[in-house]
Amino acid sequence: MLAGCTPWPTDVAKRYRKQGIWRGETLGTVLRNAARRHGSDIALVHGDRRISYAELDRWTDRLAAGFAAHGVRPDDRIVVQLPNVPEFVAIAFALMRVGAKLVFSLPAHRSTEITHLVELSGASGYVLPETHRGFDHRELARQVQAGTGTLRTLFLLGAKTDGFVSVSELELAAPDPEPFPEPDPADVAFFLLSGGTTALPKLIPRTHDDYVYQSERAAQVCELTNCDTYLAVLPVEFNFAYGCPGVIGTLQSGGTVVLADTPNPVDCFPLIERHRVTVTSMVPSIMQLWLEAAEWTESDLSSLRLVQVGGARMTREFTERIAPTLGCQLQQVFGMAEGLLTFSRPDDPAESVLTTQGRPISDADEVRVVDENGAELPAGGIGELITRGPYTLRGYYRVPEYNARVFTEDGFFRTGDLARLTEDGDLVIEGRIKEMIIRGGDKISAGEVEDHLLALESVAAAAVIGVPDEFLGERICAYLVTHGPRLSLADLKQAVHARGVADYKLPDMVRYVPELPLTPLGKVDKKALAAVAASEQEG
Ligand code: OOB
Repeated sequence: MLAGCTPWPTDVAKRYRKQGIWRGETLGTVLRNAARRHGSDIALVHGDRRISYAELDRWTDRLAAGFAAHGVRPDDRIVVQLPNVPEFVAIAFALMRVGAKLVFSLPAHRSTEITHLVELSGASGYVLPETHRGFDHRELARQVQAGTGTLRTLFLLGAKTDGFVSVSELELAAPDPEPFPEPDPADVAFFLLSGGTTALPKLIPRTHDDYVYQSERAAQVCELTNCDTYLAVLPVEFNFAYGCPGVIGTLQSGGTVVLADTPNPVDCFPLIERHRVTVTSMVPSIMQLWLEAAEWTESDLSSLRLVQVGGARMTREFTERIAPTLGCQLQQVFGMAEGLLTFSRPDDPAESVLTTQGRPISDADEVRVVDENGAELPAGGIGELITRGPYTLRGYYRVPEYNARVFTEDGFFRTGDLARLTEDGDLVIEGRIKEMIIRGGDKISAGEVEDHLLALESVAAAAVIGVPDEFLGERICAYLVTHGPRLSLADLKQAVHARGVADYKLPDMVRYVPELPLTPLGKVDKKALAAVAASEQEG
């Protein structure tokens, strides 16, 4: 395994192999095999483009040869920041075939985040679009390249431009390439980003073995077949849309992936009708938009059979509306880029589908709810969820001290989520221990936003909390102590934006206070702040 990553203990790995959980197959082979079985069937749809399995497979080979011709080597880290376009899928498979390790970044990421990802991973390449939603990524790439030491090549999805290798040039490098030697299935295929409980995202190594298994199991639980069409509503670099079962699980099943440009129902509903979409997945804030739009839409949504909703908490009043409004089944999903997935099952009792996040997708997942001392709680007890299993990481990349804190000695990952298990073994997420805000499904680390605020000249102290919001789930509220003038909310947002931060992390509200409340241990008392915010909302 790539240096800096933590492998599973040898005996555990051996057991997973013996049990056939890890099959020793790479993601590149998954596509190869799917192309053998479903060659002329449609793998990907975007706008008017329809790409068959055989085309996708050949395209991937050409791109892989192009990347290699431009110096990409096995083990190189390559940051990939692309919107939901077929190139994303082909480029990701191509880099995996070369044996390079992708670092998935989000389209919304700006200089601070990309610089961090490049520095943390030591990336030698960065794949980017020309512009996306009005933002010029070329400028961002030049800036990051100048400010970091390792970025050799910038790969541009777009026209030939000085300083960039255009992706279309790559395809010409070797029109009929030889296949590459297979990467080791036990090695890292790509890095996902942590939801951000600490200042900036951590890198989560996902191996071929673990991800092939995860997406296949997820597809099995969703009963995906080659008759299914999956609509990728969320950004595909998000684990949920990539492999839960998402893009990878659909391709494993021989189905069709339709890529949506935005999660907006105005864009998505016509796609559902046109392509007879059967399955999709999204976060609750998007589902809320869909539920409202479904009341008046003229699109025919009757092909939908299953919607997966997860990523943030939902009330029962909310989950109740989903199936009747959309005319399909609801599946609740608890998931994390780190691994563990729990799904409600199609034949679960209605009540548990409405009120729980279901059960782990694999019998080999070990899930425990523990108290502050690490003692396991009986069913019904609320404590921290800890887990280990065949697709849950054993360590983040290159952060040994942090790993020592978030993993137990026997390899359980401390999720930072508060949960309980029902008598039937269903998981219910009750809250969070970690300081993370979930705003419309985007995960924001309170600490990261605080750091940006503290960097502003007039800010002496800053505390950021999530406050409940009917529409987004949570909004970002900043409590600030200042010396000198107080910035208006608009100016504050502008000042943080100017630091090169993704816009979804900007504060939605600001409150100026003479001092921050402290706990007896001298830490900022966020519970007290949350209480202040709650009383304000009531008033
Ligand atoms: C998904 O992944 P991440 O890595 O962006 O965020 C993980 C965190 C969890 O630790 C938990 O705090 C929260 O998101 N979460 C939920 C939840 N599902 C995730 N909180 C309450 N209820 C749920 N159902 O968010 C993700 C990855 C794969 C599939 C689905 C979601």
